This record gives sequence, C-alpha cells and structure tokens, in this order.
Amino acid sequence: MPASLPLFEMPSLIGTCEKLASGAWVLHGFALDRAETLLREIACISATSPFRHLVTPGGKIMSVAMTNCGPAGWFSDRRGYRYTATDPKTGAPWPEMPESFARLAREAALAAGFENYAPDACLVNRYEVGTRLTLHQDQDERDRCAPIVSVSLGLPATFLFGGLLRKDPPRRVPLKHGDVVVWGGPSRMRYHGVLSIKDGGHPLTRARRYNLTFRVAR
Ligand code: MD3
Ligand code: FE
Repeated sequence: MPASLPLFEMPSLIGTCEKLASGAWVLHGFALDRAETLLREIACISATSPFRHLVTPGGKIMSVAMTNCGPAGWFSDRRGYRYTATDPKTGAPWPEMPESFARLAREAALAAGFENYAPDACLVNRYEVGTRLTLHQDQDERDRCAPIVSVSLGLPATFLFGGLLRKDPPRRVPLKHGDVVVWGGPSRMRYHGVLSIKDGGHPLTRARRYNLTFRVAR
C-alpha cells in the first residue's frame, strides 16, 4: 500500500459554472477536451509570430511573454498600448485566428449568456514559473461592453479579481488547466491580475501556463 492515498477524492468542479460576480462566470473544465488542439494551435501561431516580452510605456519589460492571432493584436512599447493589424516584429499580419479558437470563445460566451460573440483579437500569454501579471484594467478596446473570454492551459494560477477601483481588495480565484472565464457586463472593467506562478509540472505544458484572452478590440 502507498503510504498516503486520499481516502476520498475532492469532488470535481469539471462541467460546473461558477458565478463570480454580475457578468463574470468560471466555466470549470470547459476547454478540457480541446486542450491538446489548442496547444497545437499555439505552437503553430508562435512559429509565425514568436512569443516576446513587450516593453511597457514606462520602460519595464513584462514578465509574461506574448503573441497574438486574429485581425487585431495587442501590443505595447514606449509609445503606448494599442492594437495592430500586423506583428511589429515580423511586419506580417498576425496569424489567422484558428477556427477552434473562435468556436470555443463563441460557445463559452453563449454559456455565460452572451450571444453571437465574435472576437477580432486573441492575445496569447505565456507564463513561466515566477511570472506574474500585476493588477490592471483592460481598457484598450473600443467596445467596453463586449465580454472578454479567457482560457487557462497548463500550470494552475491564482487569479486576482478586483473591483472597479484599484484600491478594492481583490478576491483570489484558482484557475486550472481547461478552465474558461467569461468577463462581461458590469465585470468587464474590473481590475484583475495573476499571482506569481508556482513551480510545478503539467503533462502537456511542463513548467508553463498559457492563457488565451479573446476580445472585441475594434
Ligand atoms: C477580469 N490576462 O492579458 S485573462 C490580460 O491569465 C490578462 O493571462 C490574464 O489579464 C491571464 O490582460 C487574465 C482574464 C481577464 C481578462 C480581462 C478581464 C480577466 C478580466 C477584464 C475584467 C475582469
Ligand atoms: Fe487583463
């Protein structure tokens, strides 16, 4: 007998929807059965538009590595935050948004009550152990009503879900491989961030976490 086996397994949240706040839903495990396809697509996207560490307008290098797919890609340098049609690194358009990405975003938005979701931007974030994302608002999109859909892959993360003011104390929301979150309605402009990723190993991504962030940018 192994020395320590749990007598009872934690009840699984997979397949359940958790309401975080008005307009904000965690769809536990919603992307689980498509995770390998999504990761293959990420590899394809980054073969064309490689992951890179962007520079903030303040001159700091972001610890998250980023790339994009879709007609609009989020970008940052000393001149500011913005969306671009082409990858400034390659001069070519950002890779097309894979059908599997668009379908997942649309299905997740619908599950949270948002019909006909058609994002034009998908930011792909890559986190290594120790990478974090400090508390911020997403305010570079023209339409601030359309929801944001985010997909977590690989290592787990603790997500910080704040309020509409920077000083509002954030809630800690654990996000696992395959979880999808929809942030719409009154939650769209909340402050949010990601705590430093803890050391670990995931069978599909090893010591990394990926996050897809779908947005209606233009
Ligand atoms: C909550 N990315 O790229 S996505 C970002 O896990 C970003 O990589 C995080 O925040 C990540 O800007 C989280 C989830 C997210 C996105 C937008 C939100 C959560 C949000 C807007 C309002 C409230
Ligand atoms: Fe954000």
